[in-house]
Amino acid sequence: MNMGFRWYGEDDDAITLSHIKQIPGVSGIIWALHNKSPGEVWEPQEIQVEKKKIEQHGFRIDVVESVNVHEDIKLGLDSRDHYIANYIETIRNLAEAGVKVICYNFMPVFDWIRTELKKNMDDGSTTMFYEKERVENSSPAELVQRMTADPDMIMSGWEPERLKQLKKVMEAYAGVSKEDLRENLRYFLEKVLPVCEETGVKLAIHPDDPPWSVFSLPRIISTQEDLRTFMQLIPNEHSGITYCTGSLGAREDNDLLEILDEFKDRIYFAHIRNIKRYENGDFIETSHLEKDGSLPITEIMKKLFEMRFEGYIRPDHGRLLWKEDGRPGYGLYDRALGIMYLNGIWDANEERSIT
Ligand SMILES: [Mn+2]
Repeated sequence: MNMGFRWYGEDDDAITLSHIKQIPGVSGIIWALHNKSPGEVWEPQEIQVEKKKIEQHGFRIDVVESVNVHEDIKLGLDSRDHYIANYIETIRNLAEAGVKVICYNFMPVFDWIRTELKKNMDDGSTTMFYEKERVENSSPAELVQRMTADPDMIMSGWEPERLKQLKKVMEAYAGVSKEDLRENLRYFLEKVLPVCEETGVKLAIHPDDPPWSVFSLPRIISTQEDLRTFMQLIPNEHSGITYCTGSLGAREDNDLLEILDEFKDRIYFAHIRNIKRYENGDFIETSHLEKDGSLPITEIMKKLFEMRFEGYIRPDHGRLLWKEDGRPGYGLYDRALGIMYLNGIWDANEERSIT
């Protein structure tokens, strides 16, 4: 496995590459041009600037998370061809710079959703929390207001430009079914995958977070069955999955080990984190430690080890610890602890397989 650490760039992240360098076992930075709106071309010179910074610290730039898909592509509007052409140009430019895997998602309007970004825990840490009933009783606008209450904290997927359009975009989705959305995904993949084949880049779709419909919007990457349908849309080895345990694991009926077994050949990127599920559908993000949450983290790592997982992996969200004033989910300390936990499980398996 190739361990990576997600970084928001010099202007948007309080964590520096020098800090990340001190975490044992990290070989790559999971990066993106965070100033880009969905649909814009990532120009070669902009990519080079970022690449140079990252490589100067001895990190690889193999994985980009994410190149976001323009809403018009998800909606299947006529204007989509223009944005798909731009997406293709971005793939070419990233491939030219040495990028191997691009993470993306196909969630309408909302990227990931939480009801609290900094919930206070008894131990003094803060973490992200999803209260199902609160989402069900909120309007999209109320939820967005809560997610963006801090003007200095622009959350990935919640860029102000995008949110200004909220009402319009919500209306545009009225009448868009799951089948329509799948068809639009197929259309997109049909156009971009030939370029992936040509350049060697792999696409890794991120599952829905949370893995169920919100505000009646269609969602199509929520379950094992969804993943199977996705795989059959266009069978092509350049189209794969980001195996995100925290996203898929918010549903009790998603068996993370079975999913790993079924799609192991097409998992190009893994996000490993733990969450604690509650009976009423709420969930809270915990430390990576297995007993803190509901997910079988040690079994997942063991399985990745046994299948000789050679893809990219990163700790996913962490809590904010030790009075750290960071981006919710993306502080330094808890993700560093997470990396050491994941590496520890991996190494323990290595020991066993030697003796
Ligand atoms: Mn994830």
